[in-house]
Amino acid sequence: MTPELPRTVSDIFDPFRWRTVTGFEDFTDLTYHRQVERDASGAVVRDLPTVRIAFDRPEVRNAFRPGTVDELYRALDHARMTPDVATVLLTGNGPSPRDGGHSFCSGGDQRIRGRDGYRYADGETTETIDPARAGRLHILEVQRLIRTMPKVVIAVVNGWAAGGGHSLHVVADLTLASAQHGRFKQTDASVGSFDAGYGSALLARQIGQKKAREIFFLAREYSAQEMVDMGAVNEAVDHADLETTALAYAADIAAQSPQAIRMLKFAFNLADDGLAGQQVFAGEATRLAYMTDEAVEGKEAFLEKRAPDWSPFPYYF
Ligand code: S0N
Repeated sequence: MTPELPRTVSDIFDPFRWRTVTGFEDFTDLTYHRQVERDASGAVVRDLPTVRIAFDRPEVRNAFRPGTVDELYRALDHARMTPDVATVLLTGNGPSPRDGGHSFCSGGDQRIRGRDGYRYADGETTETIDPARAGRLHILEVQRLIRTMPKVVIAVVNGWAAGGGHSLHVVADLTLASAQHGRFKQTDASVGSFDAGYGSALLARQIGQKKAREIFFLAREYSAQEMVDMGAVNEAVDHADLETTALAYAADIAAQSPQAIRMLKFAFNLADDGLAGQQVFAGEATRLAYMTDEAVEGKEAFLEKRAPDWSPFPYYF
């Protein structure tokens, strides 16, 4: 019997490389796959250390509504807590069945944005909306999760990255883009929106103040190569090779020390994230310190109700 392969979700998705992650069958706006090795019959031999999380609303250029953001947070958090996952590929499915357009993500779904935020989300009304969800602009929580998760997140920009979708690529650790279909446009100000956090300020740290202000103030379109030239994108790749290249990046990341990767990620973030960045970096440092004989001595002295003996531990190495 031929093992079941996942359905094809994009023009560059190779079902042979992936399995659908179980436990997320209720997803409607996102797909979530784990990279696998299969034998010649197609049976899964083993899991590999990369996951693929993709917006699955290509008919609206992969715009996100509140339910999309809920699913994205759940998938990212699951990837965060899966010990043998090193890298997350964040991308968009497609192209659109309506017009063939390619998209990574076009930001917040403008059809359901209300005066109080995404108030009338997913068909809800004032009478039915859960007050805990009303008006929540919780894509910012997703941005913080990408920033603080101890894994490398690669934005694989297969088409339009616009508005809040542009900001997601900014906050990702690395960005790869389709040379033919990758297009970048910060439309926030065109629709009366503004990502005044990472989307703009971190972009300015990445490419400089003048270019970041140009991108936001003029809302012009940029190609993948123009973004590479600005330093906002790591590489523009032939569209057909985009996912293969992303997996090659992920394989290189998986060849490094996991601890070194997360300490480096948090070190890169530290200065820009202020005390919150220091807290994340310091949390990892404390976790490492707990593994030393010195910290064990402190804990055991407390439990044994005696004074700790610090004499074996030098003040200077
Ligand atoms: C992406 C663009 C440039 C693509 O243009 P193209 O190829 O000409 O396609 P269209 O014909 O325009 O689009 C095809 C169909 O898709 C629909 N559609 C596209 N984008 C959206 C969208 N964002 N929402 C709803 N529908 C969308 C089109 O309407 C069309 O459907 P039909 O044919 O039925 O009309 C172009 O599409 C474009 O400019 N899109 C809008 C981009 C945009 O302005 N996005 C919103 C920007 N703002 C945010 O994202 C803010 C949200 C956010 O991240 C945030 C940040 C900080 C704090 C809070 C938030 C938050 O709101 O959560």
